[in-house]
Formats: sequence, C-alpha cells, structure tokens
Amino acid sequence: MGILFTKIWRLFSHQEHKVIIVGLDNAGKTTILYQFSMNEVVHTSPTIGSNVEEIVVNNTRFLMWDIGGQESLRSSWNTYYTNTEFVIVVVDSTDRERISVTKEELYKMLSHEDLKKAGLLVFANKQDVKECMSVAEISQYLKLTSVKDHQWHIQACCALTGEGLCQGLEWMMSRLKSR
Ligand code: G3D
Ligand code: MG
Repeated sequence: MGILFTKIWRLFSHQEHKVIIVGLDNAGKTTILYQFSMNEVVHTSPTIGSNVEEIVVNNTRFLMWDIGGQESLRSSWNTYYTNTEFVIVVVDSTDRERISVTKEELYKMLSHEDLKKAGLLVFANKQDVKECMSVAEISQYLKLTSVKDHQWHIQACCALTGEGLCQGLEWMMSRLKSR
C-alpha cells in the first residue's frame, strides 16, 4: 500500500528530480547542460541561475545544476548535495593527467551522507578526440566496479554533437521507473 501510494503521489505531484553535474574544469559540464536544454522534448523554462536548467523529458522534470569545477570551487560542491537524486560526473576523456583527481573527488562525493541514495552517471566526454581514453579505461581508472552502494552507469559521449547524452538521460529515467 505504501509503495503504491508513493508511486501514485509521484505521478501526480510532478516531482522535480534534482541532478548535479560535476567534474573538473574544462570537462564539458556546461556544454552538456546546454545540449540537454536545447534538446528538451517538452518545453524549456528560463534559467533560474547562471547554471541551472529545468529539463523535462516525457513529463519527468529534472532540475540540473552545473557546478563549477575549478579547484577553488570543489570544496563548495557539498552545499549542493541536499536532495540530489543523481550525480552526473563529467570526465574529459582526453585528460589522462587529471583522471586521478576526478577519482579522488568522486569517492569523496560518494561517501557523503547527503548523496547516500544518489545514482551516479559518468559521462566519458570528448569521445570525438583521437586517442582519448575509452569507457573501459575510464571505468578502470575510477574503479567503478568497486562501487557497490550506489547505482551507477558510465556512458561515452560527445557533448559537442550531443552523441550519447540521450542514453545517459534514458538510464536516469530507467532508474526512476524501477523505484
Ligand atoms: P566545463 O563547463 O566542464 O568547464 P565546458 O566545460 O563545457 O566549458 O567545455 C570546455 C571546453 O571543452 C570547451 O572548449 C568545449 O567546447 C569543449 N568540449 C566540451 N565537450 C566536448 C566534446 O565532446 N568534444 C570536444 N572536442 N570538445 C568538447 P573551448 O574551446 O570553448 O574552451
Ligand atoms: Mg562550465
């Protein structure tokens, strides 16, 4: 009964799902957010802040926060965590030097109390660039298979063309449906 009620409530409450887009500077976060809002299926609402967009896909509303990735800003990521349902980590697949920094930030986030229930979507971005790291390489560097306490998915993409982005959204939608 409780579960049924929750499902019906969600259906009628037009609940918004909070998503944060994180990753190091230059990874492609803002480009991804911009692509999502351009490709929006139902309607576009105006940007609330300089880097927040409401994305509506098949009546499912996502509020997506694109958070600055410069070193000085990373310590404030946690102020965005409350009620976050999905964390999108954007990886610059050409940036082999800093993948270890991404890994460090990733595990710091996953251990945060406020993100205990959040799903993790990793975008391996810039797949159009020759000799970039593959999804398999990035998974291995980030040790994703050791992540047991969060649902996760890694998706190859090219934010410039939008390739792979819909598949990432579809994964998020599938997680919402399975609840
Ligand atoms: P950020 O918000 O994570 O800091 P941006 O990153 O979205 O500002 O993107 C940083 C740079 O990477 C931008 O280049 C952008 O065009 C580029 N970029 C983003 N996604 C891709 C991609 O899939 N492929 C390639 N080749 N480049 C990408 P500029 O030159 O504007 O700084
Ligand atoms: Mg940006």
